[in-house]
Amino acid sequence: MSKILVTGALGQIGSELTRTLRKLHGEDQVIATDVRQPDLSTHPHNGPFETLDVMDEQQVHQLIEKHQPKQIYHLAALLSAVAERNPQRAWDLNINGSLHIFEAARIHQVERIFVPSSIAAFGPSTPLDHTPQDTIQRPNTMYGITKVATELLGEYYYKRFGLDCRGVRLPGVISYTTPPGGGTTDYAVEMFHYAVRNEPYTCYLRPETSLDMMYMEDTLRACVEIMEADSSKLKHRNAFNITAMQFTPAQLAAAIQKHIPSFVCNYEPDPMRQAIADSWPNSMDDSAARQEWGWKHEYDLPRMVEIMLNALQK
Ligand code: AKB
Repeated sequence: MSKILVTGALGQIGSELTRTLRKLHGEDQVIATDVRQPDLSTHPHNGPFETLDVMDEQQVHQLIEKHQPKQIYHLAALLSAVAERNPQRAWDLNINGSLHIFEAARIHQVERIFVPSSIAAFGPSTPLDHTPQDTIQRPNTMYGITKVATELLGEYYYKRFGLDCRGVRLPGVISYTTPPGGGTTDYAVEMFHYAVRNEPYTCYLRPETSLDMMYMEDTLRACVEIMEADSSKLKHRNAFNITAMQFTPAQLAAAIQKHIPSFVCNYEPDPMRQAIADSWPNSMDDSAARQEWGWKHEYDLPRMVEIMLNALQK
């Protein structure tokens, strides 16, 4: 069996993707890496873990040379809201960090690499509804700029060097194990935590702000399925639009109130995060992913809400 390396393995997606990959390929086959040290009391990692700062080019090369992974899932990145607060650091981590991974992967003959993009790769001049797979991409956030650049880098490394780079444009991801950090879609996770504690939640987006969202299980399946997809069927290869549901904060609050009628959601829009959300699609068209590699979501809003509340109430 060939080894897989995951960067950003302690993050919201990384922690669960590492578990999924270990179940599929064996615990010792998946090397989890992160710039932080795992807190073993809350984050028991059963397989190999290495500290890795992807901005340290030498360390990236050494680690990839040491483990010789055949695949890399490169998840280490700064998300939209923190990136807007610290654009220089976002550029460094999201662009230079990714370039270090691409280069090390090329030099050490990694076969396939997964680099997620985001709904943030679109901007205010993109069609907002049913955003097509191939359309205008002029984001006005630093996070979005870095996502478009890494999409293009992935294509460049494939065409120029044959490094098989794949990816999806992720919507907001909803899960209950590891909290998200620094994103604009984080409200959709936070709201559940307040609801189960019977506390009112103050949302930083306006109630009618529609965004694409996805439950974690669908996200994990998408990451693995695009990496396993038949190469000959892929016309786009990286940066596929994928979505599962669209909702506004008001619709999510109403869906939660069906289970917890006393739940109260207030709104105090934060100008910076509201502007980011307003520049993103209301809903993406993911038919290219559905046609080229059979993408199909399984979790809709009512099902996701029920699972989230049950899990958090435990
Ligand atoms: C964020 O809100 O920054 C992320 C994303 C949509 O990429 N969740």
